[in-house]
Amino acid sequence: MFVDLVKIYIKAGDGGNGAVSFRREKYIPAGGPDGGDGGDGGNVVFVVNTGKHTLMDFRYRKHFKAQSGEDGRGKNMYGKRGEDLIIEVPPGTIIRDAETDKILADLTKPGERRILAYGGKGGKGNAKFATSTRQAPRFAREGQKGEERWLVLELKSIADVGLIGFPNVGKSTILSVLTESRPKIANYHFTTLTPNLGVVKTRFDKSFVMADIPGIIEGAHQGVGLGIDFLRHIERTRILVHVLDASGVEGRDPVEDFYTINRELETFSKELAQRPQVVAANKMDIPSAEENIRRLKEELEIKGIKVFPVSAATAKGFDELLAELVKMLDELPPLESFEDELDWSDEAFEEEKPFEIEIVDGVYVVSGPAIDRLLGSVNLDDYESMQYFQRALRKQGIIDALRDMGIDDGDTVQMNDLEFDFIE
Ligand SMILES: Nc1nc2c(ncn2[C@@H]2O[C@H](COP(=O)(O)OP(=O)(O)OP(=O)(O)O)[C@@H](O)[C@H]2O)c(=O)[nH]1
Ligand SMILES: [Mg+2]
Repeated sequence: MFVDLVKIYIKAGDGGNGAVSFRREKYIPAGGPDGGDGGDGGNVVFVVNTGKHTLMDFRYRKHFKAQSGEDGRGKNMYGKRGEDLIIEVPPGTIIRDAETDKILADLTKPGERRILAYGGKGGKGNAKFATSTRQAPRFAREGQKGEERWLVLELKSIADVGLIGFPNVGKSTILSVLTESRPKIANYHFTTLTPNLGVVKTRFDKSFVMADIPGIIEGAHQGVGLGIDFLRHIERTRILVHVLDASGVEGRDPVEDFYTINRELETFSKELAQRPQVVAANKMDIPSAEENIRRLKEELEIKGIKVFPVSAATAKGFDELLAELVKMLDELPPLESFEDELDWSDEAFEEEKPFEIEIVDGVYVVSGPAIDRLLGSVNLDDYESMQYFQRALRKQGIIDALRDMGIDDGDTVQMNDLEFDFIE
């Protein structure tokens, strides 16, 4: 089963809360603050694992959460950092934001990794808020929430070698001869509907991934047959093995077939048509193939296209073909990323605006994550905490922003449930 499109939810760990705590020692009535910081939440990290070839793992598991940081504790004990959650994907996985459809990552190289949800920072404990004038702060910061989002993972198979050709020429049979993959083989057109992948182990101590791609027919680029969906699957192969039925038992001419398929490729993508190609002239066990192979070689070898006579039925002729493929793969540059990844400086990824101010009926309403964070860490009944709050408003530029909007002493400011008069 080839799963190539899944939607999943990821959430990074929340930061642990900072602790409010005071030293308790015998004979010392009022110990200093010793609340430790909360630990940071773990990130959600995607890593390429070349041992994987499908997105099958995501069929049954769609929710992924990294560990949260632990809360800080007394005696200046810091909360433990949450562990990162590692999600392994096959090379060729494109990751989009499900909401915006933007490409966040296009993971192609072995071991490549990308953090797609950052853990929340741990909150500071009250020990961090002590100053010479405020010796006993009775407040600490809450940990920040970890990022969360829905993602769409799409696998554009990266096979080193893709088998292309008309339906029924023996692509799946060849894959089954060369790899442990067991695709369905049958004497009718379009037996294969989604690509099969297998690992070819060669005598040369090298192995590579081969994909058997559904049959292409004339007009595929216009949606005839199975349409262009599967042409898309070959976009990321490094070499195309063009399989021809040399026996011509279906009444077609293999030389013509060669050109027909290549015209089809050309119409779909110029780049694809440029991909290095070798010909596997299959069904050589059928006598009528002898005459055709002579013509094929004559026609194609002057164009620099190598022709390998093979028979999947008798497993003959593959040594030469594999030797050539290994040699070509060695010489070709590795596959680079194909999709335009989102530029990480893109505005969509800049931090959310920390706060916004609106004037509603003369009231200055301030909202946003900065406000939520601030109010989450402030104790309104505590004088020092309120002082801290006011300083934080100034430091984060909220006071300046209010002034820019024309606020006067005595005007009302509203922040979530909190309402107060503005007095400098
Ligand atoms: N005589 C002979 N028959 C073959 C050979 N290779 C494949 N066949 C037969 O050709 C038919 C089609 O083979 P498949 O491997 O299913 O062909 P395919 O290219 O994958 O076909 P689609 O998936 O429909 O595009 C089957 O009946 C195979 O047994 C061969 O080398 N010699
Ligand atoms: Mg097939």
